[in-house]
Amino acid sequence: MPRMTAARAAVEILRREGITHLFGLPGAAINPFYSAVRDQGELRHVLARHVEGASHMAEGYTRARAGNIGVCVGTSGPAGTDMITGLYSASADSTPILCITGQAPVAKLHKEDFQAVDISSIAAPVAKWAVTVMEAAQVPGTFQKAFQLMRSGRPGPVLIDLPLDVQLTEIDFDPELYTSLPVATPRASVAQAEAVLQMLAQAERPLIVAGGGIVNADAADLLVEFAELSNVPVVPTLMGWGTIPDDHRLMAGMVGLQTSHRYGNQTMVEADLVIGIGNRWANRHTGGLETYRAGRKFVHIDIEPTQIGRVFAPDLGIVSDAKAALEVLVHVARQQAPLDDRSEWAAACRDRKARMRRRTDFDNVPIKPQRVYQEMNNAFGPETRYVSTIGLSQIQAAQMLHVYRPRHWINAGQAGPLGWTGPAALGVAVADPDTPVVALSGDYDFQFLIEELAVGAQFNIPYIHVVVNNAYLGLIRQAQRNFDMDFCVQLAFDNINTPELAGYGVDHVKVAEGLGCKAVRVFEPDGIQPALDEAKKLLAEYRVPVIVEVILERITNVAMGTEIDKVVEFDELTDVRHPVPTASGPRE
Ligand SMILES: Cc1ncc(C[n+]2csc(CCOP(=O)(O)OP(=O)(O)O)c2C)c(N)n1
Ligand SMILES: [Mg+2]
Repeated sequence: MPRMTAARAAVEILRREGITHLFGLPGAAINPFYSAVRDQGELRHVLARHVEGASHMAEGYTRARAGNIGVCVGTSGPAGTDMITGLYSASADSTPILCITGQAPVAKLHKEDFQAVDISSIAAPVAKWAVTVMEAAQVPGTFQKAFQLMRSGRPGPVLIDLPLDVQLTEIDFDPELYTSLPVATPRASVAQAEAVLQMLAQAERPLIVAGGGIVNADAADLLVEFAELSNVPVVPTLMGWGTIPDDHRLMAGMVGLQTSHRYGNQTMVEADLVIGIGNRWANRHTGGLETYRAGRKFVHIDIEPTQIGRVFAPDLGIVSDAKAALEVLVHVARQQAPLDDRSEWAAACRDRKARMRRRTDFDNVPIKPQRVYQEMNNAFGPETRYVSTIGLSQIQAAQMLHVYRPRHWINAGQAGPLGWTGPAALGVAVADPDTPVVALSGDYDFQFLIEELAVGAQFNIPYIHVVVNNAYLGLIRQAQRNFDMDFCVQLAFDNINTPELAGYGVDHVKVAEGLGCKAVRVFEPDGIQPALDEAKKLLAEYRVPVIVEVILERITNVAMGTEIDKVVEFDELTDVRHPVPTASGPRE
């Protein structure tokens, strides 16, 4: 039996589980693992500038492709605590990432040793499993089980904490004999699918709510097939956006308090049956449950049994992987074909989509943010992968951008940690270097973890980062209107080095250039398209992140509300058919 350090065994297992990249940074307590990575020689390492950045890179890497698992690595103590935010956002968004930390030697764990912190206890609430491995011989089994857990049921992150002496201990391990453990997938039965179709037959105005579980199950094609077979309109959630193309005749818009369409909310209000697949009835999707549920029946299909009934009791709950459920739904729908004619309802949803729009073609100076999303729709094709986190920027982008494919809107949906966008975009670009990646940040989101731009410059990880600068914590400023205040949310100051910024504070262009990236700044709406074109050229020439900073008007209130039928609009609407230059019409 080959003998090797437990750290080397861990590296061998990573390779056999399909891992090709690590995102991390070394420290004394994880050096044995790094030594094994160097000796083994096949894993590519991306050196983050902040360990939280490494954790979000791992998330982006996972989310770019079905089957990917991002791995982030750090030393003991503060490295692990820095990655807690990544574990939280990964678990909140059902994203498997593996977080590996170094630890003080086993015998020192109770002695307040240097940088010894009980990271597995700290991580436990935000991981599917968090474990400090106390016996070197358990290292292979721990990694084997970690991969099984990350892939089983509702996917999520795992933390493995490796004491220094455990990493260094030699064990008997033969990588050639290693096998992955089987992953159990719950599957809807034919009887369950027949029950759904029976409810469908009794409904007049049904909808499918398509959640991120469909993305995780890689089942977008099946979703579209089922929607087309049954002629039922689809409302993607923010996590499921892209599972049906925006211009598909059955894409009925998004529903919610913020990241939603006027037509999507109106369609939900009129529906009498909602079939949720791989979704979690997020509160910013549902708003008040009384409004959301009034007068309609619900089916909830989810892979995690305890998700059924968590937010409200559905009329029918089915525990199933989204792909397995859609397979059997398609099968039963084909057997029962032709299904009832739903063309009138589907046409009514399409009509709302054509009419109930928000205006984007403003030409104000300073620029209104709506215009930015119009220009982005014109500049970036359906192959673009968008990455964003939180803020007015993200909310309005979700209202106005167009997404046509699964995994092309990659967003920290539940946790929304500021700073996620940049490192996540780097992870996405590492996972899929051949597809254009466009990140979108507000100025504050951009300033968090801004140092990770240097990672993109050092390792030539090109992506375009659109920064919409209102010199405000815009979303919080808008929320503070309820308190009649504008307090501690202003990012504006006179930058003594850059007077042309006229009080907008941080010179993002200089910072980005200082970190080895390229950057352009725009003050006028007609400058946006040329700037995006210039960014594409710079990206092709230099293969580094390229920042496009758009100086916005400082105060824009963005459509949102507390109930899906009470979203407050602040800017002009266009209740006419063809006025919006980038309206995504139904695809015939
Ligand atoms: C770590 C963290 N702290 C605080 C918040 C709350 N928060 C949400 S959006 C936001 C302001 C974002 O400002 P910016 O990125 O400039 O976007 P804008 O809303 O101005 O478009 C804040 C502070 C958060 N999401 N994450
Ligand atoms: Mg801002």
